[in-house]
Amino acid sequence: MTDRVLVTGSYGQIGTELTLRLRGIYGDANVIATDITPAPELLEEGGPCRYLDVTDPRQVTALAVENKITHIYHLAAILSGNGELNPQKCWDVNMNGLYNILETARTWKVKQVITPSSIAAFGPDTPKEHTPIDTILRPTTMYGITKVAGELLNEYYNQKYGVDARSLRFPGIVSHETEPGGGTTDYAVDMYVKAVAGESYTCFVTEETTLPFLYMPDALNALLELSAADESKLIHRTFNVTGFSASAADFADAVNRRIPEFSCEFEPDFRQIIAESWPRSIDDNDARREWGWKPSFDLEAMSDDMIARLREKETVVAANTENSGV
Ligand code: AKB
Repeated sequence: MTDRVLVTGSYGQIGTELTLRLRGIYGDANVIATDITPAPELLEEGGPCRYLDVTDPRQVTALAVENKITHIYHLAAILSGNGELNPQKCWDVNMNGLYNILETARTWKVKQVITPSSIAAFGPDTPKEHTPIDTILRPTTMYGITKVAGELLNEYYNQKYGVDARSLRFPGIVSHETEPGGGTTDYAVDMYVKAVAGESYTCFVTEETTLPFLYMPDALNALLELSAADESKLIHRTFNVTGFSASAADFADAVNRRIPEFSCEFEPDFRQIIAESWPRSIDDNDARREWGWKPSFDLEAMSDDMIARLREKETVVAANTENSGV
């Protein structure tokens, strides 16, 4: 039987790039990209794109059954910042969405479900440095609560029903293709985007705020490598993964060294408290031991690549605008 992949939240920061990578692996026709908004140009042409509201169990099951889905990457979620603005919606999308996916996987014998968890699963009582997987999990955000509950739900479906559910605790993700939306770590991406556009930036956390991060190519490798990992070698079902830890000032300096005219101010808002409740660095040794995880990008390598890619994009947009006579 051909492997057929369903991606939820396909048009988001991770989903867009993951869908493109999956099409390259499984074949364009075998990856069903889904979301609740219109498909971006980048994805629309290359393979099937469908509407899917993950909070509707009938839609989830119908889409999975009609398309003979064998693997699900479940990315549809409300992130931490937006979650605090609308906690009820955050619970609904994150918990009922995951429940519907796992129920479909159980009933229709889907081979594997991969879901991102987050450093938001940790809370203010968690040790802040080199935080291991198994530690105090008492988050104070609705997003974090749904992530802890989601990790446990994955484990429950694995132990009780044999669903091969696997999860990664992602730190902040830096990427250039699709901007993040509604997260606490979005400021890292915003700085590069603004700097390349020749604009200044007001950062919504303090200079000292330090968190773990991962560059998108590493994040995609982590998802694909976890999916391919030999199940018999997995001791955990949820893994920490990290690339580097950096303060908001470290990001601003890294941008400044490459774009000296960039200026950044720091005006913390409600997301400061969220950021302060998360670890400054996490320990990903279990992922390294159990399935060979190894990131490639540190802050410097990421900054070089990020700025080069954003500049390439600007050049393409400028050329297209010129050609269309706008
Ligand atoms: C967020 O900031 O909400 C996310 C995350 C760390 O899970 N980027």
